[in-house]
Amino acid sequence: MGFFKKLFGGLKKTAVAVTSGIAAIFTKTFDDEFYDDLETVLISADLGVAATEKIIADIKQKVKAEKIKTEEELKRRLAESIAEILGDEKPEIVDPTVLMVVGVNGVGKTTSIGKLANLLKQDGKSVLLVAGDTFRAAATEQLTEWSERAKVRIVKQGAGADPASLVFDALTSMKAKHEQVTIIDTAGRLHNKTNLMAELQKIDRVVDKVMPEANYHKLLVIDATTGGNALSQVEYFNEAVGLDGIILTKLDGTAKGGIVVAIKQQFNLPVWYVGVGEQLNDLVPFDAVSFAAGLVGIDA
Ligand SMILES: Nc1nc2c(ncn2[C@@H]2O[C@H](COP(=O)(O)OP(=O)(O)O)[C@@H](O)[C@H]2O)c(=O)[nH]1
Ligand SMILES: [Mg+2]
Repeated sequence: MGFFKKLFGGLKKTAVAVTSGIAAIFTKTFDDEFYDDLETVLISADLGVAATEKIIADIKQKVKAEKIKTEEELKRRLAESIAEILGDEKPEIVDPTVLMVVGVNGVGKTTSIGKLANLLKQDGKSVLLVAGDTFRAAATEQLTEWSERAKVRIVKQGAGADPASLVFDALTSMKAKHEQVTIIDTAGRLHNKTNLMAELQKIDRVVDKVMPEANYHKLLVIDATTGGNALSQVEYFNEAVGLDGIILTKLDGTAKGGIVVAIKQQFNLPVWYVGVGEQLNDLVPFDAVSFAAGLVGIDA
């Protein structure tokens, strides 16, 4: 199955909510009541207040200028406005790349890393995984299983090992073996938040020191089913380590996939990849135009 089909499949619940919402409120009069209702539909899909207001202002202008009449035309214009907010920045994996993957417990970090390793491997990259969540023994086992599925190398140690020195060892061997991409898994929970952030910052310093030449990106994993709380996670991790992008997981399990629009509007952080299921192939590179089309239920 192609990426677009997978993305559309993952967006299904959100798309159904948005399109049935639009169908229910659509009138040809475009009065204040209609715009209020449209606002409710978009907010319900978690696009956030700021982005929703921008989209509504856009649509009002387009309705005036272009004499929009049909529901289909409205959806096309909506998709355009949403795609514009999302931007067209694409993840660029240029060798050598180091990705540090952060996020709270259970959002799908380890799973996404496994899927991403597979995706990059299929693109012909040599990939190395680092089991940096040493807080729980099970985390290392889980990443080891993914490394076997994706057929990539993994660097790991026992539970309780220092993640920063693990990263040091991993990057040293990555350089020696001329591997192209290293992906670092991290803990989502430690004894307290201050500890966790200090640990991530320590890993961060090691990457900068050992591989200043690397294309180093920090990706936050967000669970699409969490709703508005995701925004405070973005704020928190962004302050701690400075984020470059988002991996949005569990899109398949929610009608609130609009959260990525809210994140882009509020933090100007692009989505790099989207998780649409639990299997090895269920991660797709993000595409703003397809996502926006899928969200309002039209063909890209
Ligand atoms: N449906 C669905 N489940 C996912 C997705 N990504 C991760 N999961 C599930 O979320 C759970 C937590 O994932 P895990 O990778 O262990 O999260 P971590 O604690 O952040 O490392 C697991 O049961 C995964 O199978 C996704 O895109 N869709
Ligand atoms: Mg994990």
